[in-house]
Amino acid sequence: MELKNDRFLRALQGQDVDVTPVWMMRQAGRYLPEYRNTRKQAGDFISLCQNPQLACEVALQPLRRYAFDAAILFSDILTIPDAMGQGLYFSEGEGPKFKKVIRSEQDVDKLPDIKVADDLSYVTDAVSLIRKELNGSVPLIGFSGSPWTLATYMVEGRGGTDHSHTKVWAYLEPDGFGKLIKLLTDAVTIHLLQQIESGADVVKLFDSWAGVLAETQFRRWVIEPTTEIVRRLKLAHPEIRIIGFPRGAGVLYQEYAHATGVDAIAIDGAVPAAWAAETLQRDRTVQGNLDNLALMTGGETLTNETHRILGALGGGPFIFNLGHGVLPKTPPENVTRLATLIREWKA
Ligand code: 1CP
Repeated sequence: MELKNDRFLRALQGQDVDVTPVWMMRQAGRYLPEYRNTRKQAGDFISLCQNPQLACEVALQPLRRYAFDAAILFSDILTIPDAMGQGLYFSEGEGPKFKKVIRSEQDVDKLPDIKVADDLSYVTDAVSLIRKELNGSVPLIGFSGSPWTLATYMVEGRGGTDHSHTKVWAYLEPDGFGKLIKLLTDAVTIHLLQQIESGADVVKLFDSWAGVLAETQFRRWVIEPTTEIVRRLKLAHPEIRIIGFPRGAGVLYQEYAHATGVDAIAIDGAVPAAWAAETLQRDRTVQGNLDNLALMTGGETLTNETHRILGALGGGPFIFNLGHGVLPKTPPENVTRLATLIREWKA
């Protein structure tokens, strides 16, 4: 389909754009009153994810308010572990939890055979619906968690830990832990292929906990599985554009970008913009990396930080985003202000 606004895709392909494209992680979320209303209508967050009509509605909400250049599927990375029978639930104020944990090779062997097509059909249904409703206005981003990050949730059984169970298991029994990573690599690949086949124009791999690994472990559990996923996606769909986000990878961002072959590298808020311009942006598109607290703070902080990032990265292939998701207490008018700052900026 011919897109009315293809800035985001052009930037991903390293082509010239009239102004820097922008979208934001968690652009659909609790900072928007209309999101909170729709979530209430669904009952809770998981029911919202599992209802394609309502998931589509919340994915479109930020685009009605802001001149964003891309939509993102409304779902969660934890749908895959949930489909593997781990029993995902959210306890108020504490984030995601699982009824079951995986801590040994025997636990991996007992995992039910996940049938991604059936078990996650609510996700692909949401992709088709959003794509239809967008009606060619802006491209749609599909996504998945990366195997390492999904494994941390499955092993720890919850968010907000130091990941020590996962890291120690990976050190002591790399073959057993590797079985879990292999299982997840297959599930993530299939899930992303189905999102692409349902209408996602671009896919993003969220490796939110990549930054907790020593370099040897980063190569084995982040770079290797990601390289395999990218290879399989490109084999089936040579034209698909892939964004990789190994959050917190530091100087290893460079090795990740080269080794995995992602088209764009998303950087967190701690990466110096000038360093990213000199290294990562030399041979691919960079996406990032405004501190989500600078967006929440607003005022001069927001202006100065936005200009600093645009000044360093705005001349090359670049997509403006945050370093991590929008925080619930962010005033929606700060997002309007950010979009204006980007539109008015000249290299
Ligand atoms: O309504 C609510 O209270 C739920 C808040 C919420 C939302 C809006 C969660 C729970 N997930 C989401 C949606 C979501 N999650 C999207 C939707 C699209 C968009 O960006 O607009 C995406 C892409 C995600 C991805 C996701 N989920 C990640 C990767 C990105 C990141 O934040 O690092 C992770 C780690 C998750 C797990 C998760 N789901 C929800 C929360 C609060 C968390 C983080 C838990 C933790 O800190 O460990």
